[in-house]
Amino acid sequence: MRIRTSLSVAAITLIAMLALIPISSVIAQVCGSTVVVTPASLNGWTISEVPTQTDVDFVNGPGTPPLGTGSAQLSIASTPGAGDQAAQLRNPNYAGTKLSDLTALSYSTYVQSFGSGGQAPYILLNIDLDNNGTIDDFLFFEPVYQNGTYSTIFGGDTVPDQCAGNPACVSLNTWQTWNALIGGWWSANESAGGPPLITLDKYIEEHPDATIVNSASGGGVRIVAGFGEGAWNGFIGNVDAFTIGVSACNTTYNFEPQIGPPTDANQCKNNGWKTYNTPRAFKNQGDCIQYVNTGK
Ligand SMILES: [Ca+2]
Ligand SMILES: [Ca+2]
Repeated sequence: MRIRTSLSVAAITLIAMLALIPISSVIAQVCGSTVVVTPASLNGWTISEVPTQTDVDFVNGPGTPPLGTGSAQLSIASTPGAGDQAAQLRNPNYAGTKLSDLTALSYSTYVQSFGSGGQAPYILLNIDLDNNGTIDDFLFFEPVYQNGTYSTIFGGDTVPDQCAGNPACVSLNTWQTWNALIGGWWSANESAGGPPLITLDKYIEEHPDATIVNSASGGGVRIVAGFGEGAWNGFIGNVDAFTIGVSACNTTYNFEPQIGPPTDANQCKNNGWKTYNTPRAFKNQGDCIQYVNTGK
C-alpha cells in the first residue's frame, strides 16, 4: 500500500505542476517517444535564423536519414560576415533540467558542404551554475573534437574516440551519430573557444548544480551551425534523431519535411496514408480518407 500512497502524492504533485507548465513541455516529457518535428508542427522547437545569411529548412534526405525520410538542414551563406551568424534549432522545454539528470544526449549529422571549416552541427547548452536563472556558462559539443586526442581541462578526464579512424571526425555526405553524453565538450568559461575539453561527468563534479537555462533569445538546448566567421561560411549540414533523456525518460526528435495534408482520398490508398505527417500521422487508410472527407 505504501507504493499506492506515494503514487497518489506523485499524481497530485504532477497535476499541480501541469497547471504551471505549457502544453509543449508536457509533450516533450512523454518517455520513450519519438516526436516528429515538421515546419507545421515544431513540437516545442523554435527556428532561429538570420535572413539572407543563415537558413533552417526541413528537407527530404539527404541519403537515408536515421529516422523517417528527411532531416533538418542548417545552412550558412558563403558571403563575408555570414559565418558569424548562426542557423539554430532551439528547445526551451529543458530549462530547469540539471546536467546531472541527463541520461541520454545524442544525435546524427550529415555534412554536405564544409564551407570553410571541417565542422558538423553542434550542441550548445546554456548553463546556470548558481540556481538564479541567469546564464553563467555555455557548453559546446562539437563532433570535430571527438577523436580522443584533444587535451582535457582536468587530468584523468577521458574523451572517447567517436571518429572511427577518421582523425578529422566529420566525413562528407554520410550520416554520423554522436553520443554527446559521454563526449568531450568545451566551456565558454574554462576552455579556449575550443579544447581543452571536459566531459559532462567532470563538469558536473565541478559544478553539481549546473542546470540548463533559457535566455531571452530562446531555448537553452540548441542545435547550431555557425557563430564563427571563417569556419562556417558556405556550410550546409543536416541533423536528425536528436535524443535527450532526463532521469531515463528519453525523447527522440525526428526532423521531417512537411508531408501533407492529403487533398484526395486516392492519395490515402495503396499505403499512401502511411506517408503523411501533416495534419497528423494517420492510423490507417480509413483515418486518412476521413480526414480528406471531413477535415478532421
Ligand atoms: Ca528524420
Ligand atoms: Ca546564474
